[in-house]
Amino acid sequence: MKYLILTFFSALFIQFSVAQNTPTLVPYKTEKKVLDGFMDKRFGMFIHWGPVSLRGTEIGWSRTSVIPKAEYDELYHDFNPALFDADVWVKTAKQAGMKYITITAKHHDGFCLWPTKFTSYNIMNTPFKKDVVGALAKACNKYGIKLCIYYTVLDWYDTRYPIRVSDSKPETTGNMVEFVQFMKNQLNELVTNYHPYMLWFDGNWESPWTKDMGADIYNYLKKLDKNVIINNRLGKGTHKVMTNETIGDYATPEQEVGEINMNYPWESCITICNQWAWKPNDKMKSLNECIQKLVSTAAGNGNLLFNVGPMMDGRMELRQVNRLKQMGAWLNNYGEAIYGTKGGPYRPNSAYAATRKGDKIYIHIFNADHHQISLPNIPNLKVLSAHFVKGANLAFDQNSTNINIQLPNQLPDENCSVIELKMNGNTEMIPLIEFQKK
Ligand code: H79
Repeated sequence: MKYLILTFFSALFIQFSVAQNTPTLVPYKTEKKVLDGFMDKRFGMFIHWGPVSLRGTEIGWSRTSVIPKAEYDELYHDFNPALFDADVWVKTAKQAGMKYITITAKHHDGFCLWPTKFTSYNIMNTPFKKDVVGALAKACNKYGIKLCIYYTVLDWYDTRYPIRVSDSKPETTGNMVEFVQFMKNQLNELVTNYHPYMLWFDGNWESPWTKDMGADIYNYLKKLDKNVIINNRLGKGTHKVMTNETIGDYATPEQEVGEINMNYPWESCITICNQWAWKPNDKMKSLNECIQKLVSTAAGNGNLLFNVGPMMDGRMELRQVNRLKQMGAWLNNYGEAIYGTKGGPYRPNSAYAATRKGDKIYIHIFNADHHQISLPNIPNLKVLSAHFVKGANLAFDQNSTNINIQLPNQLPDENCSVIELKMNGNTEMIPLIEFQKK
Protein backbone atom coordinates (compact mmCIF):
# COMPACT_ATOMS: atom_id res chain seq x y z
CA MET A 1 0.00 0.00 0.00
CA LYS A 2 2.81 2.34 0.99
CA TYR A 3 4.48 1.55 -2.32
CA LEU A 4 1.27 2.21 -4.25
CA ILE A 5 0.81 5.63 -2.68
CA LEU A 6 4.41 6.50 -3.43
CA THR A 7 3.99 5.46 -7.07
CA PHE A 8 0.85 7.52 -7.36
CA PHE A 9 2.55 10.65 -6.06
CA SER A 10 5.68 10.24 -8.15
CA ALA A 11 3.50 9.77 -11.26
CA LEU A 12 1.66 12.95 -10.37
CA PHE A 13 4.95 14.76 -9.91
CA ILE A 14 6.27 13.66 -13.31
CA GLN A 15 3.07 14.83 -15.05
CA PHE A 16 3.23 18.13 -13.21
CA SER A 17 6.87 18.83 -14.01
CA VAL A 18 6.34 17.98 -17.67
CA ALA A 19 3.44 20.40 -17.88
CA GLN A 20 5.28 23.17 -15.99
CA ASN A 21 8.74 23.16 -17.48
CA THR A 22 8.58 22.05 -21.07
CA PRO A 23 5.67 23.64 -22.89
CA THR A 24 6.54 22.23 -26.33
CA LEU A 25 7.08 18.67 -25.09
CA VAL A 26 4.41 16.31 -26.29
CA PRO A 27 3.39 14.25 -23.27
CA TYR A 28 1.11 11.94 -25.22
CA LYS A 29 2.49 9.92 -28.12
CA THR A 30 0.52 7.52 -30.24
CA GLU A 31 1.24 4.02 -28.96
CA LYS A 32 3.56 1.78 -30.99
CA LYS A 33 0.93 -0.91 -31.34
CA VAL A 34 -1.49 1.60 -32.93
CA LEU A 35 1.21 2.76 -35.36
CA ASP A 36 2.18 -0.85 -36.12
CA GLY A 37 -1.47 -1.51 -37.03
CA PHE A 38 -1.38 1.49 -39.37
CA MET A 39 1.83 0.35 -41.05
CA ASP A 40 0.45 -3.17 -41.57
CA LYS A 41 -2.17 -1.65 -43.91
CA ARG A 42 0.45 -0.59 -46.47
CA PHE A 43 -1.94 0.92 -49.05
CA GLY A 44 -4.43 3.78 -48.82
CA MET A 45 -6.35 6.15 -51.10
CA PHE A 46 -5.77 9.92 -50.99
CA ILE A 47 -8.68 11.95 -52.35
CA HIS A 48 -8.20 15.61 -53.35
CA TRP A 49 -11.56 17.17 -54.10
CA GLY A 50 -13.49 20.41 -53.90
CA PRO A 51 -15.21 23.12 -56.00
CA VAL A 52 -11.94 23.58 -57.95
CA SER A 53 -12.83 20.38 -59.86
CA LEU A 54 -15.25 22.63 -61.81
CA ARG A 55 -12.15 24.09 -63.46
CA GLY A 56 -9.82 21.10 -63.53
CA THR A 57 -6.92 23.14 -62.14
CA GLU A 58 -4.80 22.36 -59.05
CA ILE A 59 -6.51 22.56 -55.66
CA GLY A 60 -5.34 25.59 -53.64
CA TRP A 61 -2.34 26.39 -55.81
CA SER A 62 -4.31 27.58 -58.87
CA ARG A 63 -6.11 30.22 -56.77
CA THR A 64 -4.63 33.52 -58.02
CA SER A 65 -1.89 31.96 -60.20
CA VAL A 66 -4.36 30.47 -62.74
CA ILE A 67 -7.86 31.52 -61.65
CA PRO A 68 -8.30 35.02 -60.19
CA LYS A 69 -8.78 34.80 -56.44
CA ALA A 70 -12.23 36.44 -56.50
CA GLU A 71 -13.40 33.96 -59.13
CA TYR A 72 -11.91 30.88 -57.39
CA ASP A 73 -13.60 31.83 -54.13
CA GLU A 74 -17.03 31.92 -55.81
CA LEU A 75 -16.77 28.49 -57.48
CA TYR A 76 -18.56 26.77 -54.60
CA HIS A 77 -21.88 28.40 -55.59
CA ASP A 78 -21.83 26.10 -58.65
CA PHE A 79 -20.49 22.96 -56.95
CA ASN A 80 -23.19 20.31 -57.36
CA PRO A 81 -21.63 16.86 -57.77
CA ALA A 82 -24.94 15.05 -58.29
CA LEU A 83 -23.27 11.69 -59.04
CA PHE A 84 -21.22 11.61 -55.81
CA ASP A 85 -21.76 8.25 -54.12
CA ALA A 86 -19.56 7.58 -51.09
CA ASP A 87 -20.23 3.84 -51.37
CA VAL A 88 -18.82 3.80 -54.91
CA TRP A 89 -15.62 5.60 -53.85
CA VAL A 90 -15.12 3.32 -50.86
CA LYS A 91 -15.83 0.19 -52.92
CA THR A 92 -13.30 1.41 -55.50
CA ALA A 93 -10.68 1.77 -52.77
CA LYS A 94 -11.55 -1.68 -51.45
CA GLN A 95 -11.32 -3.26 -54.90
CA ALA A 96 -7.90 -1.65 -55.30
CA GLY A 97 -6.76 -3.45 -52.14
CA MET A 98 -6.57 -0.19 -50.19
CA LYS A 99 -7.22 -0.29 -46.45
CA TYR A 100 -7.79 3.40 -45.71
CA ILE A 101 -8.99 6.62 -47.33
CA THR A 102 -7.74 10.15 -46.63
CA ILE A 103 -10.10 12.92 -47.76
CA THR A 104 -9.18 16.62 -48.09
CA ALA A 105 -11.73 17.97 -45.61
CA LYS A 106 -9.96 21.34 -45.97
CA HIS A 107 -7.16 22.20 -48.42
CA HIS A 108 -5.13 25.44 -48.69
CA ASP A 109 -8.08 27.21 -50.41
CA GLY A 110 -10.02 26.99 -47.11
CA PHE A 111 -13.15 25.28 -48.48
CA CYS A 112 -14.65 22.71 -46.08
CA LEU A 113 -16.26 19.47 -47.27
CA TRP A 114 -18.25 19.04 -44.06
CA PRO A 115 -21.00 21.16 -42.43
CA THR A 116 -18.72 23.07 -40.06
CA LYS A 117 -20.29 25.59 -37.68
CA PHE A 118 -17.18 27.75 -37.79
CA THR A 119 -17.18 29.08 -41.37
CA SER A 120 -19.91 29.48 -43.96
CA TYR A 121 -17.37 28.54 -46.67
CA ASN A 122 -18.50 24.92 -46.62
CA ILE A 123 -20.42 22.23 -48.49
CA MET A 124 -23.81 23.16 -46.96
CA ASN A 125 -23.68 26.48 -48.81
CA THR A 126 -23.26 24.85 -52.22
CA PRO A 127 -26.24 23.67 -54.29
CA PHE A 128 -25.20 20.12 -53.29
CA LYS A 129 -25.75 20.61 -49.53
CA LYS A 130 -24.56 17.15 -48.44
CA ASP A 131 -21.94 16.25 -45.86
CA VAL A 132 -19.19 14.62 -47.95
CA VAL A 133 -16.96 13.71 -44.98
CA GLY A 134 -19.96 12.27 -43.11
CA ALA A 135 -21.06 10.18 -46.10
CA LEU A 136 -17.53 8.81 -46.46
CA ALA A 137 -17.29 8.05 -42.74
CA LYS A 138 -20.51 6.03 -43.00
CA ALA A 139 -19.46 4.16 -46.13
CA CYS A 140 -15.99 3.43 -44.70
CA ASN A 141 -17.62 1.97 -41.63
CA LYS A 142 -19.87 -0.19 -43.81
CA TYR A 143 -17.00 -1.63 -45.88
CA GLY A 144 -14.32 -1.95 -43.18
CA ILE A 145 -12.08 0.84 -44.50
CA LYS A 146 -10.45 3.36 -42.14
CA LEU A 147 -11.37 7.02 -42.69
CA CYS A 148 -8.57 9.55 -42.39
CA ILE A 149 -8.88 13.31 -42.68
CA TYR A 150 -6.57 15.80 -44.43
CA TYR A 151 -6.64 19.25 -42.81
CA THR A 152 -4.05 21.82 -43.83
CA VAL A 153 -2.83 24.33 -41.23
CA LEU A 154 -2.61 27.18 -43.74
CA ASP A 155 -5.75 28.89 -45.02
CA TRP A 156 -5.43 31.52 -47.76
CA TYR A 157 -9.19 32.26 -47.54
CA ASP A 158 -9.75 32.94 -43.84
CA THR A 159 -8.69 36.49 -42.88
CA ARG A 160 -7.57 35.41 -39.41
CA TYR A 161 -4.73 33.54 -41.12
CA PRO A 162 -2.25 36.28 -42.12
CA ILE A 163 -1.27 35.06 -45.64
CA ARG A 164 -3.55 35.37 -48.72
CA VAL A 165 -1.59 33.61 -51.47
CA SER A 166 1.38 31.26 -51.38
CA ASP A 167 4.32 33.66 -51.43
CA SER A 168 2.78 36.85 -50.00
CA LYS A 169 4.03 38.47 -46.79
CA PRO A 170 1.97 38.03 -43.62
CA GLU A 171 -0.64 40.77 -43.16
CA THR A 172 -0.77 42.54 -39.80
CA THR A 173 -4.55 42.13 -39.69
CA GLY A 174 -4.23 38.36 -39.25
CA ASN A 175 -4.48 36.85 -35.79
CA MET A 176 -2.88 33.46 -35.19
CA VAL A 177 -4.27 33.16 -31.66
CA GLU A 178 -7.79 33.37 -33.06
CA PHE A 179 -6.87 31.22 -36.04
CA VAL A 180 -5.48 28.39 -33.87
CA GLN A 181 -8.69 28.49 -31.80
CA PHE A 182 -10.69 28.24 -35.06
CA MET A 183 -8.57 25.22 -36.05
CA LYS A 184 -9.22 23.57 -32.69
CA ASN A 185 -12.95 24.16 -33.06
CA GLN A 186 -12.95 22.58 -36.51
CA LEU A 187 -10.71 19.69 -35.48
CA ASN A 188 -12.98 19.06 -32.51
CA GLU A 189 -15.92 18.76 -34.93
CA LEU A 190 -14.00 16.42 -37.19
CA VAL A 191 -12.74 14.16 -34.40
CA THR A 192 -15.98 13.98 -32.43
CA ASN A 193 -18.33 13.67 -35.42
CA TYR A 194 -16.35 11.35 -37.69
CA HIS A 195 -13.84 9.57 -35.41
CA PRO A 196 -11.02 9.59 -37.99
CA TYR A 197 -8.36 6.90 -37.75
CA MET A 198 -5.70 9.41 -38.75
CA LEU A 199 -5.28 13.14 -39.37
CA TRP A 200 -3.11 14.32 -42.26
CA PHE A 201 -1.82 17.87 -41.68
CA ASP A 202 -0.07 19.96 -44.35
CA GLY A 203 0.91 23.58 -45.06
CA ASN A 204 3.08 23.98 -41.95
CA TRP A 205 5.99 25.63 -43.82
CA GLU A 206 4.59 29.17 -43.93
CA SER A 207 5.98 31.69 -41.44
CA PRO A 208 2.86 32.23 -39.26
CA TRP A 209 2.99 28.58 -38.15
CA THR A 210 5.30 27.62 -35.27
CA LYS A 211 6.45 24.38 -33.69
CA ASP A 212 4.73 25.37 -30.43
CA MET A 213 1.41 25.73 -32.24
CA GLY A 214 1.95 22.23 -33.65
CA ALA A 215 2.67 20.81 -30.19
CA ASP A 216 -0.42 22.55 -28.81
CA ILE A 217 -2.64 21.06 -31.55
CA TYR A 218 -1.06 17.61 -31.11
CA ASN A 219 -1.77 17.62 -27.38
CA TYR A 220 -5.27 18.96 -27.95
CA LEU A 221 -6.04 16.11 -30.36
CA LYS A 222 -4.52 13.44 -28.16
CA LYS A 223 -6.79 14.54 -25.33
CA LEU A 224 -9.79 14.17 -27.64
CA ASP A 225 -8.69 10.74 -28.87
CA LYS A 226 -5.48 9.15 -27.64
CA ASN A 227 -5.41 6.71 -30.54
CA VAL A 228 -5.82 9.14 -33.44
CA ILE A 229 -2.72 8.88 -35.64
CA ILE A 230 -1.12 12.18 -36.75
CA ASN A 231 1.30 12.72 -39.65
CA ASN A 232 4.52 14.72 -39.21
CA ARG A 233 3.39 18.03 -40.74
CA LEU A 234 2.42 19.71 -37.47
CA GLY A 235 5.90 20.86 -36.46
CA LYS A 236 8.39 22.55 -38.77
CA GLY A 237 11.12 21.40 -41.13
CA THR A 238 11.32 18.63 -43.68
CA HIS A 239 8.47 16.14 -44.08
CA LYS A 240 10.56 13.46 -45.67
CA VAL A 241 12.12 12.19 -42.46
CA MET A 242 11.49 12.54 -38.74
CA THR A 243 13.64 15.25 -37.08
CA ASN A 244 13.75 17.21 -33.81
CA GLU A 245 11.55 19.86 -35.45
CA THR A 246 8.92 17.26 -36.28
CA ILE A 247 5.64 17.03 -34.40
CA GLY A 248 3.67 13.92 -35.32
CA ASP A 249 3.85 10.17 -35.57
CA TYR A 250 5.22 9.34 -39.02
CA ALA A 251 7.17 10.82 -41.93
CA THR A 252 5.54 11.85 -45.23
CA PRO A 253 7.73 11.89 -48.35
CA GLU A 254 5.72 13.51 -51.17
CA GLN A 255 5.65 12.44 -54.84
CA GLU A 256 8.56 10.04 -54.23
CA VAL A 257 9.08 6.63 -52.69
CA GLY A 258 10.78 7.06 -49.31
CA GLU A 259 14.19 5.58 -48.51
CA ILE A 260 14.16 2.24 -46.72
CA ASN A 261 13.90 2.89 -42.99
CA MET A 262 13.25 0.35 -40.26
CA ASN A 263 13.36 2.90 -37.40
CA TYR A 264 10.10 4.82 -37.64
CA PRO A 265 6.85 4.70 -39.64
CA TRP A 266 6.47 6.55 -42.94
CA GLU A 267 4.00 6.93 -45.78
CA SER A 268 4.69 8.21 -49.31
CA CYS A 269 1.90 10.18 -50.98
CA ILE A 270 1.98 9.88 -54.76
CA THR A 271 -0.57 10.88 -57.44
CA ILE A 272 -2.02 8.42 -59.98
CA CYS A 273 -1.71 11.24 -62.59
CA ASN A 274 0.33 14.45 -62.16
CA GLN A 275 -2.14 16.79 -60.49
CA TRP A 276 -3.60 16.23 -56.99
CA ALA A 277 -7.04 17.52 -58.00
CA TRP A 278 -8.73 16.28 -61.17
CA LYS A 279 -7.34 17.56 -64.45
CA PRO A 280 -8.82 16.56 -67.80
CA ASN A 281 -6.48 14.30 -69.79
CA ASP A 282 -3.83 14.39 -67.10
CA LYS A 283 -1.06 11.89 -67.81
CA MET A 284 -1.80 8.67 -65.90
CA LYS A 285 0.86 6.29 -64.59
CA SER A 286 1.10 2.89 -66.30
CA LEU A 287 0.10 -0.23 -64.35
CA ASN A 288 3.76 -1.15 -64.22
CA GLU A 289 4.67 2.20 -62.61
CA CYS A 290 1.76 1.95 -60.17
CA ILE A 291 2.74 -1.54 -59.00
CA GLN A 292 6.38 -0.57 -58.78
CA LYS A 293 5.54 2.44 -56.56
CA LEU A 294 3.49 0.22 -54.25
CA VAL A 295 6.04 -2.57 -54.04
CA SER A 296 9.07 -0.29 -53.63
CA THR A 297 7.29 1.53 -50.82
CA ALA A 298 6.44 -1.68 -48.97
CA ALA A 299 9.99 -2.90 -49.61
CA GLY A 300 11.26 0.27 -47.92
CA ASN A 301 9.04 -0.50 -44.91
CA GLY A 302 6.53 2.28 -45.72
CA ASN A 303 2.91 2.80 -46.77
CA LEU A 304 1.65 4.19 -50.08
CA LEU A 305 -1.11 6.82 -50.03
CA PHE A 306 -2.12 6.84 -53.69
CA ASN A 307 -4.02 9.91 -54.84
CA VAL A 308 -7.10 10.22 -57.03
CA GLY A 309 -8.87 13.51 -57.84
CA PRO A 310 -12.58 12.92 -58.53
CA MET A 311 -14.41 14.97 -61.20
CA MET A 312 -16.86 17.85 -60.74
CA ASP A 313 -19.89 15.51 -61.07
CA GLY A 314 -18.70 13.36 -58.15
CA ARG A 315 -17.36 10.39 -60.13
CA MET A 316 -13.79 9.20 -60.34
CA GLU A 317 -12.47 8.89 -63.90
CA LEU A 318 -13.21 5.45 -65.34
CA ARG A 319 -9.64 4.93 -66.62
CA GLN A 320 -8.31 5.65 -63.10
CA VAL A 321 -10.86 3.32 -61.50
CA ASN A 322 -9.79 0.62 -63.96
CA ARG A 323 -6.12 1.19 -63.13
CA LEU A 324 -6.91 0.88 -59.41
CA LYS A 325 -8.80 -2.36 -60.06
CA GLN A 326 -5.74 -3.71 -61.89
CA MET A 327 -3.65 -2.93 -58.83
CA GLY A 328 -6.26 -4.74 -56.75
CA ALA A 329 -6.04 -7.76 -59.05
CA TRP A 330 -2.25 -7.85 -58.57
CA LEU A 331 -2.72 -7.59 -54.80
CA ASN A 332 -5.24 -10.43 -54.92
CA ASN A 333 -2.40 -12.66 -56.04
CA TYR A 334 0.50 -11.13 -54.12
CA GLY A 335 -1.07 -9.33 -51.14
CA GLU A 336 0.52 -11.78 -48.67
CA ALA A 337 3.90 -10.32 -49.73
CA ILE A 338 2.71 -6.72 -49.05
CA TYR A 339 0.21 -6.42 -46.17
CA GLY A 340 1.58 -6.93 -42.67
CA THR A 341 5.13 -7.41 -43.94
CA LYS A 342 8.30 -5.48 -43.17
CA GLY A 343 10.64 -4.03 -45.80
CA GLY A 344 14.00 -5.66 -46.54
CA PRO A 345 16.26 -7.37 -45.70
CA TYR A 346 17.58 -6.36 -49.15
CA ARG A 347 17.57 -2.65 -50.04
CA PRO A 348 15.16 -2.16 -52.99
CA ASN A 349 16.50 -1.04 -56.40
CA SER A 350 15.05 -0.66 -59.90
CA ALA A 351 15.21 -4.41 -60.62
CA TYR A 352 14.34 -6.08 -57.31
CA ALA A 353 12.68 -5.41 -53.99
CA ALA A 354 12.18 -7.51 -50.85
CA THR A 355 9.69 -7.82 -48.04
CA ARG A 356 9.70 -10.20 -45.08
CA LYS A 357 7.44 -11.70 -42.49
CA GLY A 358 8.31 -14.32 -39.87
CA ASP A 359 10.38 -17.02 -41.54
CA LYS A 360 9.61 -15.83 -45.08
CA ILE A 361 11.40 -13.46 -47.43
CA TYR A 362 9.57 -12.30 -50.55
CA ILE A 363 11.66 -11.29 -53.56
CA HIS A 364 9.77 -9.00 -55.96
CA ILE A 365 11.09 -8.98 -59.52
CA PHE A 366 10.51 -5.84 -61.61
CA ASN A 367 13.06 -6.64 -64.21
CA ALA A 368 15.07 -9.83 -64.65
CA ASP A 369 16.96 -10.31 -67.88
CA HIS A 370 18.90 -13.34 -66.67
CA HIS A 371 17.57 -16.81 -66.00
CA GLN A 372 18.92 -16.68 -62.49
CA ILE A 373 18.72 -14.35 -59.53
CA SER A 374 21.81 -14.22 -57.40
CA LEU A 375 21.17 -12.78 -53.95
CA PRO A 376 23.86 -12.11 -51.35
CA ASN A 377 23.69 -14.92 -48.81
CA ILE A 378 22.03 -14.41 -45.45
CA PRO A 379 24.48 -15.76 -42.88
CA ASN A 380 23.13 -18.12 -40.21
CA LEU A 381 19.84 -18.79 -42.02
CA LYS A 382 19.15 -21.63 -44.38
CA VAL A 383 16.77 -21.48 -47.35
CA LEU A 384 14.32 -24.37 -46.97
CA SER A 385 12.27 -23.80 -50.14
CA ALA A 386 11.70 -21.35 -53.00
CA HIS A 387 8.57 -20.91 -55.09
CA PHE A 388 6.60 -18.24 -56.92
CA VAL A 389 3.76 -16.95 -54.77
CA LYS A 390 0.68 -18.84 -56.03
CA GLY A 391 2.97 -20.72 -58.43
CA ALA A 392 5.68 -23.26 -59.20
CA ASN A 393 8.63 -24.40 -57.08
CA LEU A 394 12.01 -23.03 -58.12
CA ALA A 395 15.41 -24.69 -58.09
CA PHE A 396 17.94 -22.93 -55.87
CA ASP A 397 21.29 -23.38 -54.21
CA GLN A 398 22.84 -21.61 -51.25
CA ASN A 399 26.53 -21.19 -50.46
CA SER A 400 28.49 -18.95 -48.09
CA THR A 401 28.28 -15.96 -50.46
CA ASN A 402 25.08 -16.40 -52.48
CA ILE A 403 21.57 -17.68 -52.78
CA ASN A 404 21.00 -18.51 -56.47
CA ILE A 405 17.48 -19.04 -57.75
CA GLN A 406 16.75 -20.41 -61.25
CA LEU A 407 14.03 -18.57 -63.18
CA PRO A 408 11.84 -19.92 -66.01
CA ASN A 409 11.95 -18.32 -69.49
CA GLN A 410 8.74 -16.52 -68.80
CA LEU A 411 7.91 -14.95 -65.46
CA PRO A 412 4.36 -15.46 -64.16
CA ASP A 413 3.51 -11.74 -63.84
CA GLU A 414 4.57 -9.21 -66.46
CA ASN A 415 4.70 -6.32 -63.96
CA CYS A 416 6.09 -7.90 -60.82
CA SER A 417 6.48 -11.59 -60.03
CA VAL A 418 7.06 -12.58 -56.43
CA ILE A 419 9.17 -15.42 -55.04
CA GLU A 420 8.68 -16.75 -51.53
CA LEU A 421 11.81 -18.01 -49.78
CA LYS A 422 11.09 -20.04 -46.68
CA MET A 423 13.97 -19.82 -44.20
CA ASN A 424 14.77 -21.94 -41.16
CA GLY A 425 14.27 -19.04 -38.73
CA ASN A 426 12.93 -15.54 -38.23
CA THR A 427 13.97 -13.01 -40.88
CA GLU A 428 12.69 -9.79 -39.33
CA MET A 429 15.87 -8.80 -37.46
CA ILE A 430 18.30 -9.35 -40.36
CA PRO A 431 20.28 -6.10 -40.89
CA LEU A 432 19.94 -4.41 -44.31
CA ILE A 433 21.82 -5.99 -47.22
CA GLU A 434 22.48 -4.50 -50.68
CA PHE A 435 21.28 -6.50 -53.70
CA GLN A 436 24.20 -7.36 -55.96
CA LYS A 437 24.41 -5.47 -59.25
CA LYS A 438 22.73 -7.53 -61.97
O1 H79 B 1 -2.16 18.32 -50.96
C1 H79 B 1 -1.07 18.07 -51.83
C2 H79 B 1 -0.43 19.34 -52.28
O2 H79 B 1 -1.37 20.32 -52.72
C3 H79 B 1 0.24 19.78 -51.02
N1 H79 B 1 0.67 18.55 -50.39
C4 H79 B 1 0.09 17.45 -51.09
C5 H79 B 1 -0.28 16.32 -50.19
C6 H79 B 1 1.35 20.68 -51.27
N2 H79 B 1 1.36 21.90 -50.83
N3 H79 B 1 2.49 22.42 -51.16
N4 H79 B 1 3.18 21.56 -51.83
C7 H79 B 1 2.50 20.45 -51.94
C8 H79 B 1 4.47 21.82 -52.38
C9 H79 B 1 4.31 22.86 -53.40
C10 H79 B 1 4.73 22.62 -54.66
C11 H79 B 1 4.62 23.66 -55.66
FE1 H79 B 1 3.58 23.77 -57.31
C12 H79 B 1 5.50 23.82 -56.73
C13 H79 B 1 3.76 24.75 -55.60
C14 H79 B 1 4.03 25.61 -56.68
C15 H79 B 1 5.11 25.02 -57.39
C16 H79 B 1 2.62 22.00 -57.48
C17 H79 B 1 3.35 22.23 -58.60
C18 H79 B 1 1.68 23.03 -57.38
C19 H79 B 1 1.86 23.87 -58.44
C20 H79 B 1 2.87 23.38 -59.19
